[in-house]
Amino acid sequence: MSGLSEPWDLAFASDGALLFTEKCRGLSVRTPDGAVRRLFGTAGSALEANDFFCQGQSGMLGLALDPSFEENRRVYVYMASNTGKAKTNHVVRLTVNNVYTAVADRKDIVTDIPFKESFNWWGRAGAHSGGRIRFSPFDGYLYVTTGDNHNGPLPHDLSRLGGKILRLDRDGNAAVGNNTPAGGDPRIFTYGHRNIQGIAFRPGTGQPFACEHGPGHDDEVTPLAAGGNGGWDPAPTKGVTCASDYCGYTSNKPDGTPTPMTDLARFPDALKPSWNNRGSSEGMGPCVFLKGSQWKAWEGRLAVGFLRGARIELLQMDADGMTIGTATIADLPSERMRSLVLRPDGAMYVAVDAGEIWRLESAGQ
Ligand SMILES: [Ca+2]
Repeated sequence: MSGLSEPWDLAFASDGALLFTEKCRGLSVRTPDGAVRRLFGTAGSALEANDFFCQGQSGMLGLALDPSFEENRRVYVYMASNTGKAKTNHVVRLTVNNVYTAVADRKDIVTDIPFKESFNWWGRAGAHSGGRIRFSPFDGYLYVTTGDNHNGPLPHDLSRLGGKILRLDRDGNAAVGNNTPAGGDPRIFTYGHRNIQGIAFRPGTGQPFACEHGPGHDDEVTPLAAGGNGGWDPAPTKGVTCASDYCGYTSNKPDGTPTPMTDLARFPDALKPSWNNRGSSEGMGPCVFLKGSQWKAWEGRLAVGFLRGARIELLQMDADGMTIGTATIADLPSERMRSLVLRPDGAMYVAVDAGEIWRLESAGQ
């Protein structure tokens, strides 16, 4: 597909329909006959959302189909919402009819994911909203990635949902087994994150992996465990001053070293990354594990998309999920890679900011 407006995420139904989001328009569908219809969002959609807005990095972002979509027709999106009280990010559940012409039963199952309301020293409103949502095929729960909003204390504030991964049932309630630290919001699965726009589940083990955008250094891929601390804490420590109280691009320590993506000195039990970008950040975005024999030697590798880096990297992991080899998919156009999704038959679809969706079918020779 081409001519789209900042496509952000996509999902396939078993009838071949391709649902996709565009950041500032909303949710649409391409049916197998090639027709495209707008389902949910701005004016002209089958169901309009007056509270939906698009600002900075925020808008209509992640998309997931219910694991029982064929029976219940439920679709979930992550979107910026302005109800008049405050701007926040929501996870919204909808139902779509069998012929993709009508949308109903809107239910906002999460309404309190923080949104960056205004400009600060580090950038515009709407920054660092996270936004990927995926059902685990292993435990059936919905995983939601959020962002730190350029807000220093947020990733370690266990009463708020920014800089976290949430793990929820299909009504938005806390999943069983989140192991959230005592006193924290029980929807929190992991905390201490910066801005996660990729989450994937490893075939075989089911372990979730986060793909996380670094601040100028160290994009990270991290195997996750319930209750884990990602080790990102951009709040100033004692004796340190940072503009807008956010040390994400400078140092949160008196010694002046850059705020680490995983601060093992302060948090020795933090989740250890499988791979990082060796001191640079190229804007790590989406990720998905390749599955299916057409991928040949690439089967089981984690495909990771980059925004500024404009490429897809393939990570080969050992049994513990640590990266032991990398390769770049050759001969792709240099575009900002925004979404990576496998169709049920194993083909990989790639959404790029320039407005296209690509299909990659196999590893070739
Ligand atoms: Ca980390």
